[in-house]
Amino acid sequence: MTDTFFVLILLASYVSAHGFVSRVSVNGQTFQGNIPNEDPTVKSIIRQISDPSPVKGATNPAVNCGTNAQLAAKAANVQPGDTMAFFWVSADPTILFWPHNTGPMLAYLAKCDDSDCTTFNSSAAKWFKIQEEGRIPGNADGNWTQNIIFGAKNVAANVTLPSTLAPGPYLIRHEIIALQNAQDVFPDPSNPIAGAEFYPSCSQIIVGGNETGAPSKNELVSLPGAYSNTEPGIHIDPFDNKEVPYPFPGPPIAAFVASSSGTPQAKSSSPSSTAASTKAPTSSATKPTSTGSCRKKRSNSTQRRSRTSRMNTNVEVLPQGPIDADVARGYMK
Ligand SMILES: *[C@@H]1O[C@H](CO)[C@@H](O)[C@H](O)[C@H]1NC(C)=O
Ligand SMILES: *[C@@H]1O[C@H](CO)[C@@H](O)[C@H](O)[C@H]1NC(C)=O
Ligand SMILES: *[C@@H]1O[C@H](CO)[C@@H](O)[C@H](O)[C@H]1NC(C)=O
Ligand SMILES: *[C@@H]1O[C@H](CO)[C@@H](O)[C@H](O)[C@H]1NC(C)=O
Ligand SMILES: [Cu+2]
Repeated sequence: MTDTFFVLILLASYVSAHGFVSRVSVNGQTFQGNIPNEDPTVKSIIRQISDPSPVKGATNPAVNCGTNAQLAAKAANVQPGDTMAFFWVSADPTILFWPHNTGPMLAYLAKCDDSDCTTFNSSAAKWFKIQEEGRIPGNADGNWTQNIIFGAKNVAANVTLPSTLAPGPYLIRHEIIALQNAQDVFPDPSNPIAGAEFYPSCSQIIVGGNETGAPSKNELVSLPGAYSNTEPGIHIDPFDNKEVPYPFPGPPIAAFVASSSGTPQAKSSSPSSTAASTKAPTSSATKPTSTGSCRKKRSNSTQRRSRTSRMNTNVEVLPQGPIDADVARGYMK
């Protein structure tokens, strides 16, 4: 009884927790973000959102860069081939870690129309995909790469910029799609938690070098626009499709990215164009626990599963090494 009560309290706090990108690191620099809906305390490269709750609905305008995303004051100087680390945290001050572990992580770029993205309105941006991560290849439990950042402090989601990326100002959009309730049809007024949860986050970068890699026009998409509520990677039972390659939503990774040398960008074997059935048969013997999901209860009766880059001289740079919890959360004033 007491245990049950505790679990309910814990899950209730997860419901309101959700999360956001608290900071981004690249080349030994850390760029602090701002807490959603609080007065900005640092000039950041990360576009501040007003609400850490998930964006619901594939055609919601907030799929673009998050709810009420604001222009950010700075841009990070990076180079082609750099790896950027995105630190997702819970919005609940008592829970530092990212609270979800089910669903893909994706990364997109869009060229800004100004010199440093600080005035670029992304609502009409044309995005191309540079990375997508689904389940950890070969993982016995079918765990997702997202599970690596779940429940762990200071473990980042990493995005490697294409090694042939042409220079210029870009928005980089890192996105987690939490699928723990994605088997239920969205929208459902009787079940507000039904459907995929979108967590997009946009940061401003200026890519240096003199490479020439760029997407072709037909690889550019709008967001929202590239996703639908009914496609197989969005309306999916993520616990019942372990053997099936995950059908990533959105466009395929831009061809010039795949031909870039260096580490593979896609860590899952599934081509984006392959649509797997959401009804794929499976053994239901090993259901993962619902650790870390935001759901509190299911509305239906089924009991299932429940290199070195130049720096802007005036960019906030935090010390490296183990990072204090408050700094990680973005509470350092
Ligand atoms: C971008 O343009 C849209 C549509 O006009 C507007 O709603 C939004 O507030 C603008 N965003 C920013 C950050 O100015
Ligand atoms: C899968 O994730 C769960 C929850 O984080 C963890 O306990 C388990 O060890 C993972 N399994 C594998 C094979 O990595
Ligand atoms: C990101 O890179 C760091 C450093 O190499 C690594 O510890 C971490 O596990 C990576 N994150 C993921 C999700 O693989
Ligand atoms: C290309 O850019 C790199 C890095 O900025 C620089 O070291 C190199 O000299 C440049 N090459 C040419 C041909 O401009
Ligand atoms: Cu959540």
